[in-house]
Amino acid sequence: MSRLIVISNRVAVPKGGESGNQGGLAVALQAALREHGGLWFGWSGDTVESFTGNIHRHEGAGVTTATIDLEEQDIDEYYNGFANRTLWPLFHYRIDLTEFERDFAGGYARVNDRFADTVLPLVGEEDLVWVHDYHLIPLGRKLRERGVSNRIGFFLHTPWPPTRLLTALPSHRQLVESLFAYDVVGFHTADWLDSFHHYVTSMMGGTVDGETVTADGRSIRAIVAPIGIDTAEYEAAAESAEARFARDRMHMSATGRALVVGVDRLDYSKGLRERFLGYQRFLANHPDRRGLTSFLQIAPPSREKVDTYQAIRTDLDALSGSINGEYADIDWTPIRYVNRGYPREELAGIYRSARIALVTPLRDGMNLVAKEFVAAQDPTDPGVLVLSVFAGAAQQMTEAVLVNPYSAEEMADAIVTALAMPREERLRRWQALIEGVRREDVFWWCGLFLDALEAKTPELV
Ligand code: GDG
Repeated sequence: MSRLIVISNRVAVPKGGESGNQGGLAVALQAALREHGGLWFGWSGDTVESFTGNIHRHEGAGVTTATIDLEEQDIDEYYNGFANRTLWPLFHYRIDLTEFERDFAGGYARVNDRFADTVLPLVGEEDLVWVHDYHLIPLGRKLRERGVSNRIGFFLHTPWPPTRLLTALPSHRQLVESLFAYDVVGFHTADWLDSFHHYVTSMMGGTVDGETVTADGRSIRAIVAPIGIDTAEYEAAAESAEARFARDRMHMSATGRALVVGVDRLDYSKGLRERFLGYQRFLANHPDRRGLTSFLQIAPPSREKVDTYQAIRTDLDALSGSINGEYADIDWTPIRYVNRGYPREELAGIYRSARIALVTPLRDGMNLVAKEFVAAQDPTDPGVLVLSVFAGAAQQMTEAVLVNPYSAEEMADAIVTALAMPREERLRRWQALIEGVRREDVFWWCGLFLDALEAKTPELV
């Protein structure tokens, strides 16, 4: 079996035992690394005065990680710049928030070069290389330029934007061309893959034949591989003592009220403002139901160095405050809005305590919270998932109550529908959802991608 080299912006260093308290992606990649051998390479999270290319190796729980430090300027231009001020908003259809700075593009190219230079000596002849996400799109090409002829795959965790949006990026052609250095390129959904096909056929004169996409004399395999969660582990987490404790805390804090919950990184793509407005509309339209629900939004801050993320925080502080000011009573707070994270077990308990989850991003590659909520439910009395049609997850999770998050009315109606939903219907929907979440878990996803990567390359044309 070939060794595996996983490359991503950040690396999850295994903590002690099997899974520690890590996300499903980290757990699945570590499992694949244990099986194949190899290593996980990326940025350490630390900065240095001047780039050295020194590699910090770490061995633990059967997994080797190798990390490098970057310069402050790299982080400004590559991470906070091109990745999170240019590509992230553009890939989430937010051209209004997209910043086009030449320095960012320069920093992006420089850091991808630095990744390529430092990982190069670590790549053995037969190794499979798996590059992750929008931070590192050009890396495959940079490795090819350095003579790497191994099989290299790329997986995009975000949406792939429509051609008409993508072409606003001055270097769009170069960015897409660099994907043709990979053997396999994976997307979460058929929608994102369709947009990619559209660009290739309309802008590059390329062709699509099944999974084979050809342009500029090079064929790659472009596949749909929807990511899942570590479902068995999540179901167990929801039964843990910590989960039970969190569930009891939730119930005690809202006796007799139906709990509504949202859990998201504080990010404009997650549709928090629209969700708050939808809940406000629900309160406005249904005076009889005020006081009978309690909405908890957990939103740990992220990317705080990027201005838009500071702005969204200020905006949501004001909006939650004004909704509470308008509707709260002496013994009832309509929205509890919490800017901190909780350990996974506690989160699983919070999910289980809830009658409704609002997972309503404006645009999301997949969205794992939707799957975690389903996995955490009590199989005899499950809650209802209200899911945005614009989350990649909606393409698999069709038994959720699907909503258009831009419509406050639809969101308000969905809350009413979910609150009134008879147990039988909740059970039926949940049964269908959990079967999918169990079947297509994160290990299935990892296997799907690696099988494609290990398979023979479509003939070069
Ligand atoms: C990107 C794509 C795609 C959140 N708060 C807490 C906490 N979380 C965890 C959730 C979940 C994860 O963070 C968030 O995953 P998402 O999928 O919702 O979103 P992104 O971070 O934007 O991830 C996305 C994903 O990559 C995978 O491909 O699905 O579309 O944007 O696991 O539970 N975890 C803990 N405490 C918190 O307070 N422990």
